[in-house]
Amino acid sequence: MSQEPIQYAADLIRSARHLVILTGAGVSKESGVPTFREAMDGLWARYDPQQLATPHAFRANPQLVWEWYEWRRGLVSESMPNAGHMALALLEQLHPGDVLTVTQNVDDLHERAGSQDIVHLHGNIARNKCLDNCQGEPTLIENLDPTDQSVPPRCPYCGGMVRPDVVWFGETLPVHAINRAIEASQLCDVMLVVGTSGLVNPAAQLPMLAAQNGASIIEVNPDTTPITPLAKVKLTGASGELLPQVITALEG
Ligand code: BV8
Ligand code: ZN
Repeated sequence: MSQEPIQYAADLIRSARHLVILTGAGVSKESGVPTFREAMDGLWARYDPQQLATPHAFRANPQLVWEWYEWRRGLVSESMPNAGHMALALLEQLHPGDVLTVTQNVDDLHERAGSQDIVHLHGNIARNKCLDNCQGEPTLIENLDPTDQSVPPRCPYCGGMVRPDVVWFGETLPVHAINRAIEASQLCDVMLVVGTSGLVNPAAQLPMLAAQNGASIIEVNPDTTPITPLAKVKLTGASGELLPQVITALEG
């Protein structure tokens, strides 16, 4: 990619007082975690993620949905943060202004790369909770009973089903997470949007919100998305390749 857009992106980031980084599944793709649109290969090819990641699917077929998440948790635990995650963590350290990473991803790769200030809009695939939140919202379950053979496992408090602590389609996002993301999007002067198709709401509204408040949008994505028209700079390609180049231009 020509250095010009990279340099332009670096200059915008350098001048930002409030930087928001918004990430989607694309930032984890080079770590071997399939993006949501392609999270179904092999065994799962016959299911549509938007049909499986729903309360209805879980109640209709709890074992299938639980095993899908166990499969995905396995992928995440075997994966490592890639150069894109590392660059974003370095950006947070280097940048004199405040930097908030808002992610739609349910993996912990930003944390493992060293990013500190992270908002998870859609929860965390490694965490479990009681389906009925019997002890309050959310009833997190840290340790499953190793002798419990049921699939899905049973809640130790009420005996009901355990589910992943993620936000399913049709469910509302954690209030503190979406509120913090909205506030930061309204306040930021630069939003770096990495690896999202911009199709899932309300997360997809955040770049619009930022642009409406005068922020410069930088998009990193090999494809064109509904966010692309909003971008002052479009870095077309893989985040694992492009983000380290932005860091190099920043330090230059
Ligand atoms: C809500 C957790 C309201 C689970 C996720 C009809 C019926 C029901 C709901 C709706 C409906 N119509 C609209 C809705 C709302 C719905 C929605 O937006 N649906 C869309 C799809 C039409 N949203 C919701 O339901 C949300 N809740 O609205 O509640 C409400 C109000 C009142 C009362 C009740 C409810 C909840 C949405 C959260 C869903 N949960 N995840 C799990 O993971 O299992 S979303 C899930 O999909 C992911 O977390 C992720 O956020 C999303 C996929 O999006 P992306 O991250 O962008 O990933 P994607 O694969 O799409 O794109 C990857 C991109 O990366 C691509 O652009 C690609 O080009 C790029 N890329 C590829 N390689 C690279 C790369 N980029 C950089 N580098 C690379 N190497
Ligand atoms: Zn319970």
